Amino acid sequence: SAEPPHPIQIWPDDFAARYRAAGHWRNETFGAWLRERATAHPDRPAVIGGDQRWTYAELDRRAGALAAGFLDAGLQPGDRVLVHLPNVPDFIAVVMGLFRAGLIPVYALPAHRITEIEHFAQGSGARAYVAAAAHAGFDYTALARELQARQARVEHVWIAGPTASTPGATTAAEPAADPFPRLSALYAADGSAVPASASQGSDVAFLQISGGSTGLSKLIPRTHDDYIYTLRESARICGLDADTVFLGALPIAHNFPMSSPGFLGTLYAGGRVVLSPSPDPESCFALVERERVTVTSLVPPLLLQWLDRAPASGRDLGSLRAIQVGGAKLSAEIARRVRPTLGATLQQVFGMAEGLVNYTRLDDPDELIIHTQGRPISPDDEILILDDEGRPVEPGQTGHLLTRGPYTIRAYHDNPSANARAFTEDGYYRTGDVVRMTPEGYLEVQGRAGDHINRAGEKISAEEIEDHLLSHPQVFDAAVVSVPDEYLGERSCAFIIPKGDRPRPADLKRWIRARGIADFKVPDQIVFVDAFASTAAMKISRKALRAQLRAQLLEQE
Ligand code: J2J
Repeated sequence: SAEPPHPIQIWPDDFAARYRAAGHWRNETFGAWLRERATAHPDRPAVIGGDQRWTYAELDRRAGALAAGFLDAGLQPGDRVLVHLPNVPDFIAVVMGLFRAGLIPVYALPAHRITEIEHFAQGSGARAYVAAAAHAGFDYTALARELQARQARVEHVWIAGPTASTPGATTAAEPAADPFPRLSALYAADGSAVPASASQGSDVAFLQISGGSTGLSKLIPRTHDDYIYTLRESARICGLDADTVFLGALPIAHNFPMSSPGFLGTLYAGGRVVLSPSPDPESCFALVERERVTVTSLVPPLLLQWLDRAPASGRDLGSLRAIQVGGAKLSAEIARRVRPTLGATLQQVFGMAEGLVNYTRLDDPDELIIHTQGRPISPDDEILILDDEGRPVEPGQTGHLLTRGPYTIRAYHDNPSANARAFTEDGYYRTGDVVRMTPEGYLEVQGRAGDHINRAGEKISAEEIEDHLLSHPQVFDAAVVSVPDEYLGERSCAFIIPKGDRPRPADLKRWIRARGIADFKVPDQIVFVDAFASTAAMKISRKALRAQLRAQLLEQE
């Protein structure tokens, strides 16, 4: 075909040369380092989940087999493959297999549904889709059929067997109700002839999904060089080594549990990864006790649950050394409870799939650990804090965070209009976050400029949900805003001006869900109004309107 084999990632030559000279980019690749680890310590445990326990040699063998299987099926290096899997060992084998073959994973969250998956398929030009048969009561094979009906380009579908969390489940072929080939069949392929890596460090390794501050999620191209740099440094900053046991509690398709340092950083450091099929504290505590977990990553609402339920759980959580919390702002009151309750050091993590990641360091004074969201990974992370006019604020003042550096993207995949908004001419990424910097150089997140809702760490675009609401026949206009929520951090509230008869909120929610979007995007609250504040509403920006409605709601509460 006339298309380039894969999306092209461009850092200007002088920057790339600088990052290489500094030793950040070392031309390492995922396929090659996995092979190195598997050769150096083949029998060490690598991945544990359900009834599976894989050593490094086993993970490497499976990655090779999948690489061979994907290529034998006709996929070609550079092709994009949608990965839609929960926290099961197959997830890790699949992405490692894709890396090895030079195929490009596109990560979707288990909560995503057909509308989002189709959007990712379309945007990435994906030729294949890999999903679980079912997870948390949802049938992904039905989604796969729908996807192929809508996007003929998605020629290949592979279905991962019954999730290994089902007691007594095996990976042997089950009688299949759907026509799709099983992933388990690919594991039988002989991958020994597949090179350890088909890629170079500068190649795009995968497409990650953005939180989508405006409009729909965008695709984030990350290279082997830039991502492996964050793994290496994150592992060092978080003190990971061969004794590390990382628990994947959040969905590991998220950038945080994937890479900060996450399951990839843990494998990079030679540690072991334990996967929990569900983030609920009881499942996680049982795994912490059984596998002697040393570190995990949580979002604030999940941390709250851990803090509330740990004391009476009857589980031995004494192996935990660090609890990382990120994705949304953690309050100081909750931060303070971590060490006394869980006996582990809190590490705040403020990161983004586009790049920049900040950590509090494990040996920082409590003051910084409790009150700040950390400082950047790299000495070459450039930070700007600007006022509304784009001028640098005085030291210690609050402003808009912009950044560029050795692992922050310069552009989204194939999206000129988003790129024009999100990046400055000299290559800084506008994070949309409002921050201040402490005298120690640590960042405190104060809020955000964009109009997304950060619901327990899941980002929801107000615009995206408004568009879904607006297509309902009884909705004349809609504005979606974030409202502070004691437990979720923020929840979503949809203000609706009805057209004719007022729809019932439950019907509206059901209807939104039926549009085929992730459940976390369904508005938590619906408020009907006759009109938006003033006649001027039509003239003011959506952003101002949302601010006005949010203020109105908070006043009433
Ligand atoms: C306040 N807001 C935060 C924090 C992220 C590590 C950790 C998190 C993410 C992530 C990630 C926050 N306090 N501690 O990718 O590698 C909000 C900010 C940010 C947005 C990015 C990682 N940590 N946030 O959450 O791409 O608004 O990445 O810009 O999902 O989450 O969201 P996302």
